[in-house]
Amino acid sequence: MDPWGARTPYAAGEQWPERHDEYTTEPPERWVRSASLLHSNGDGIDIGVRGNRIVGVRGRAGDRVNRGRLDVKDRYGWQANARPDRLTRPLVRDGGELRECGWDEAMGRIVERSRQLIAGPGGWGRFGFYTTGQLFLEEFYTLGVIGKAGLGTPHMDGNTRLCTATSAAALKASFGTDGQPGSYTDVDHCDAIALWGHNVAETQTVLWMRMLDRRAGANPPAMLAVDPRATPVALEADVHLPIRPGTNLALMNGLLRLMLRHGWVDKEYVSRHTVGLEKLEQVVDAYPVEHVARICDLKTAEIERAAELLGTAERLLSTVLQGFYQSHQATAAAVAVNNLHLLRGMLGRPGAGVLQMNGQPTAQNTRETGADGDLPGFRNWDNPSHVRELAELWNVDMATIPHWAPPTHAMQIWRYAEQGSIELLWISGTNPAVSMPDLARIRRILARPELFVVVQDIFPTETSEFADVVLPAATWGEKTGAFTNADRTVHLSEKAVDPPGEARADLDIFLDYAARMDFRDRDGRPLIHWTDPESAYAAWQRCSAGRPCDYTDITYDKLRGDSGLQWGGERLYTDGVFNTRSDYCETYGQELSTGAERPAAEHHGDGRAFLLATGYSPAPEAPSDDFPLRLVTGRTVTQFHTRTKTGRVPELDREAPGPWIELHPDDAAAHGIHDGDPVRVESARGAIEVPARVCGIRRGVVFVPFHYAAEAANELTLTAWDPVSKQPLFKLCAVRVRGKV
Ligand SMILES: Nc1nc2c(c(=O)[nH]1)N[C@H]1C(S)=C(S)[C@@H](COP(=O)(O)OP(=O)(O)OC[C@H]3O[C@@H](n4cnc5c(=O)[nH]c(N)nc54)[C@H](O)[C@@H]3O)O[C@H]1N2
Ligand SMILES: Nc1nc2c(c(=O)[nH]1)N[C@H]1C(S)=C(S)[C@@H](COP(=O)(O)OP(=O)(O)OC[C@H]3O[C@@H](n4cnc5c(=O)[nH]c(N)nc54)[C@H](O)[C@@H]3O)O[C@H]1N2
Ligand SMILES: [Mo]
Repeated sequence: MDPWGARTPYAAGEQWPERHDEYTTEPPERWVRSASLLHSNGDGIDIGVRGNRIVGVRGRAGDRVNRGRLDVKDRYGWQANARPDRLTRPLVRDGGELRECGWDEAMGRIVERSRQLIAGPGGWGRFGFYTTGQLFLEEFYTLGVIGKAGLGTPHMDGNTRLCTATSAAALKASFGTDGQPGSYTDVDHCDAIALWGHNVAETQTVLWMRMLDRRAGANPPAMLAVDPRATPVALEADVHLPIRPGTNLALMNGLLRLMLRHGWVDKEYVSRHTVGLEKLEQVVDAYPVEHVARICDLKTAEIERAAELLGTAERLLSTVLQGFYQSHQATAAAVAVNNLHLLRGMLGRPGAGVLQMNGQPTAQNTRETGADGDLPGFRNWDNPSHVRELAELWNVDMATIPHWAPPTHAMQIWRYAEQGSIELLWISGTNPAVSMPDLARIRRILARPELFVVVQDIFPTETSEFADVVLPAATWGEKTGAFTNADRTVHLSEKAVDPPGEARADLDIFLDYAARMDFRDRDGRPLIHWTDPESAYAAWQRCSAGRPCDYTDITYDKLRGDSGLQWGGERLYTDGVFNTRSDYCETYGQELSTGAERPAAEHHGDGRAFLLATGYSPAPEAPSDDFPLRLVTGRTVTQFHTRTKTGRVPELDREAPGPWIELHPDDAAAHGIHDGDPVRVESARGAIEVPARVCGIRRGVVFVPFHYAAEAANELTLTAWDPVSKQPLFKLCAVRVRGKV
């Protein structure tokens, strides 16, 4: 299977040519507007419909994101919607067994338990919500209001904590608020692309097509890849740094030092638009290239070549993803990429941009609307006037809205559930029994009899097996809503067909809960006064007004045009004025090495960006005699996450039906392992058995894809997270391997 298709080369400054991708199993009677769902690229897609069935998809040629192209998972993945094992009725647990029931009974149980908890000691503190980056904007906003103004609990987060919490944290730290500075059109203009821990070829295939098309045209951009594996991106790049896992920050500090030493600095930009240069210079001065080469196990010449590529580019585009976000010192390393762009004045003009990428299709909305615990509209929990704005908008007491401490992050929510202070855990659109680190622990928590577990999903999953109530959801193609991609492009996805059986849109489930709980505002009116996607969207538009992610002008009507629309315009910060003003910013900042929150009094933001730096420290779980290898985990092009969709579609499943382990030939030989042999992989927490793939990975490093529930990579991973973003370290644990005797 060729996931990238035919090249349509183009030169710098030209518009990316259209390509008309389409896949149908029967001729559609009509096409319904939507966008891609199995990654964060936000490709404009039409759903082909016949009767009440989805029969195919096509890329929308007029869309700014994909210009007609389809990702391979989108091409086939829709077929999962119609699989016969969809959840079609609610389930409740009786006498240890799950049995089917009606909505009244299922919701009744949740409401009864909720009321008991509210009346008892602990109140709102007993509730935890663990949601996703895959529902729609309207659903997240509604859930956020239920949590913050209905129940008043700070214990709400998304699996976005596992995914792009570091993107948000790095953007807030450098620029004042979340929100992507760059644009995909920067690919059309740049003369260099740096991919920091981002296997874009396999994870945002359409964005990669755009990069490859520039590389195939006149004046192609140079390319740098930083990844311990020989990924398709690394093979294409002009410079590949096969970095030792967990040492990104040391590399970044070394590269920043080289920018300063060589004078690859836009002095005017730095002095007008940034603060913190002196401290940055002090920190990075301790990273001469020989020192960095030792820490990262790279050659000095390679690092110098990378620095030259970065330092001499006139239009530099960077993308950052999980090789940074899920590794050691995640936020500090991602912030260092922002520093690089600030030093070089590489922001806010065509071709000069940073994409602190997202992963899930709607992760941006989880963060914007507050379903990740943050206050909606990128408001600052520590700024009383931001909290007051929300109290007025929702017409509730300021004291109801949790703002006495930062919101509870997902890893802490799970810890509270483990310790017993959280007694109701409502899981929507995520499958933690496969995707969380250290699965033996997660199963223990989910199995605690005191914990009331609600699972809202479209299929039975490894997680729903532990549920007390299972709620069957409608999904993409069966419900209407908006969502926003990694470069701030908003799309509308409209209902194409009816959901199976009694399955309901997630929005309707949350609205039903709010109605049954009878949440009221200060004047006794219903707190949640919207009733459908469009009225929910209108409520969100009001909430976002005046904030960086202002949706006021992006109406459903306008979203029905040819292309998705970006909030904030094509690029942010075109005038070099950042969102750091103390009365406007989303955070007063955190200390980069410890995560300690800075008090308001110490924040002096005035529209200039912050250059923030800290030193490298070794990662927590270093290889030892017992566990001598470093395990990194990640993705493969045809599978999505825990495979509830891609595993049910033959065209995708057969491409990668089971897990494997990638080993360097020397490591394989040292253990007497040949390609295809079964390998037992053990960490301090668990063990799996998977076949070997001997290939181009760093010596001493092994890779296992995390998609598979059986022999899951997360049996091995550890519970540890970045101190600033609280994102878990999925890409770093010590293991040993054994060939079968
Ligand atoms: N096919 C497919 N596409 C997807 C998804 C999917 O499941 N399948 N999921 C979507 C989601 S939610 C996300 S978050 C994105 C993730 O997209 P990516 O971040 O591109 O994917 P990963 O494979 O998790 O990790 C990227 C790379 O990080 C490298 N890496 C590991 N450790 C280090 C390190 O210490 N330093 C550096 N520099 N690199 C390191 C790995 O070798 C890996 O190649 O993909 C999205 N797109
Ligand atoms: N070891 C390791 N672990 C990782 C990662 C890694 O790189 N390595 N990556 C992490 C990252 S970046 C991510 S994003 C997570 C992903 O991890 P998860 O979010 O747990 O994975 P998914 O399989 O996407 O789970 C989504 C669930 O939502 C259901 N669903 C789909 N559509 C709908 C809908 O419309 N409504 C509802 N209610 N449910 C729906 C699906 O059936 C599925 O069960 O995994 C993380 N875990
Ligand atoms: Mo993700």
